[in-house]
Amino acid sequence: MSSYAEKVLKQVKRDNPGQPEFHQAVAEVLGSLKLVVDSDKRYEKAGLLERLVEPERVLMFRIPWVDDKGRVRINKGYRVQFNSAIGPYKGGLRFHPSVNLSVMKFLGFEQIFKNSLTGLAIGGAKGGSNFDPKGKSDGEVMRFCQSFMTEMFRHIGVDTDIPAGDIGVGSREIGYLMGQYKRIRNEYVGVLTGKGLSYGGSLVRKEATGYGLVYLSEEALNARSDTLAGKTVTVSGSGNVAIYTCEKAAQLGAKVVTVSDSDGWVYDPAGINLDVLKQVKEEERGRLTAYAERVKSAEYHARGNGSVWDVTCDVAFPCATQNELDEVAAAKLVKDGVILVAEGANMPTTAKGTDIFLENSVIFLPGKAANAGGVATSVLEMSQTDTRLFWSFEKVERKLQTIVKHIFTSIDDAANRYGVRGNYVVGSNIAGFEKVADAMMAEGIV
Ligand code: NDP
Ligand code: 2IT
Repeated sequence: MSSYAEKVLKQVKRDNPGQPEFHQAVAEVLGSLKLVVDSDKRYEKAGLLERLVEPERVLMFRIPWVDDKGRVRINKGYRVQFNSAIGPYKGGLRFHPSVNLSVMKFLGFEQIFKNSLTGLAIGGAKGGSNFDPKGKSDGEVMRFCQSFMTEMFRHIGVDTDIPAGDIGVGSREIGYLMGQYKRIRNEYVGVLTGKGLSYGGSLVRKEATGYGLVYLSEEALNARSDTLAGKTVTVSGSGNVAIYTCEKAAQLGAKVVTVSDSDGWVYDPAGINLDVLKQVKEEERGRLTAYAERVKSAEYHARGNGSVWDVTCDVAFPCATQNELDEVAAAKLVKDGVILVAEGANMPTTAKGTDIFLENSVIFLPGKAANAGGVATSVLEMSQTDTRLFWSFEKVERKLQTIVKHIFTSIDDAANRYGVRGNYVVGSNIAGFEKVADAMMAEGIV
């Protein structure tokens, strides 16, 4: 008997040529969903998987802007509104030269299940541009963001689609995007999250992805009567997610010994100095060479000279970008005795790398569960912007912790129900799918 999930995967590969990241994300999810959909003919009859893998809408647009020398520049803009079965589209915007349709679609697809796992009413989307904010002046970034919003405003809205940040889109970019939206629409609404605290933002949103990643890891360790305290931790990346992963891990008593950026990586056996890291990355928008110059205990390795995964650790948190941890790195981590790997980034581990962790009983927490604290806190921000009533840091953090506990229970329970105890890849895919599938069945063929 041929498998429904396998048939749909074949169609996805045939009908979406040249989109390897999208194929990879779909292959992983459908590989898990086989357990659910192949034995229940109602799904195939409703064309559920065929609808699930096809975005409801893909917007692609031109973003013209003028640089500081007066030259006209053109970038590509995207918003993939993937699935709105359980709520309005929600997901970040990425500004990075590597952005293309395949990357946008893989991220939008992942976001469907991640958003469902939060237990909140949000559909999945992603957007962005191949614009590179690095080396651009504030004025250039502002004009680019204004041009981006001048097209995107007509496709988004508080009850339609609520974008946020991702790689290359932080508080500066969200501010410029919000300013332009407000100006065009003449209304102040929470159409973006990740806003500054002076104009409708939420405490803890900045920290939320990294904190959520560490909380979920602590839950998974606690379930095995273990804890993060005393563990040696390696982190990749040094952006928003990486910084607040380092912060919470250190608060819980772990020692974080690495961070990286696209030029190189740092090994700091004394434990990453967060004040210096924040100063270099958040204030100066500098490179990690500046960290190594200021912190005597740090060793700097330029790109091409090994990677953070060469450092022996108990826990690894990949927090930079997709496919940054391959099977060679995974095998090395396993050999060195890694206990837990949790994905702060979206799909940072390759398919083969993931298999190695699962085969070797490493606790592996996939991005759609592990980094969901960011988008969950975006929903907490939406509530506050809408009511114009703002909550304390402690209140938002408590709500985030409750959501993360719920995520752990759901993915652990789904893995147990389907007979793959401790396999959080399958657990996350199935637990994320169930609510979306229910809604799609109930809403008819749309
Ligand atoms: P930032 O832009 O703040 O930081 C990205 C970091 O990763 C930087 O250190 C960057 O180095 C490095 N990096 C990015 N792309 C590459 C690349 N191609 N090669 C090497 N290094 C790279 O982004 P975030 O911290 O927000 O995002 C990091 C990851 O977390 C992404 O996968 C994102 O999708 C995911 N994520 C983010 C959430 C959020 O709320 N921000 C929520 C959930 C997931 P450099 O500066 O040199 O480019
Ligand atoms: O990948 C992600 O979940 C994000 N970049 C955050 C999305 C959001 O809407 O807060």
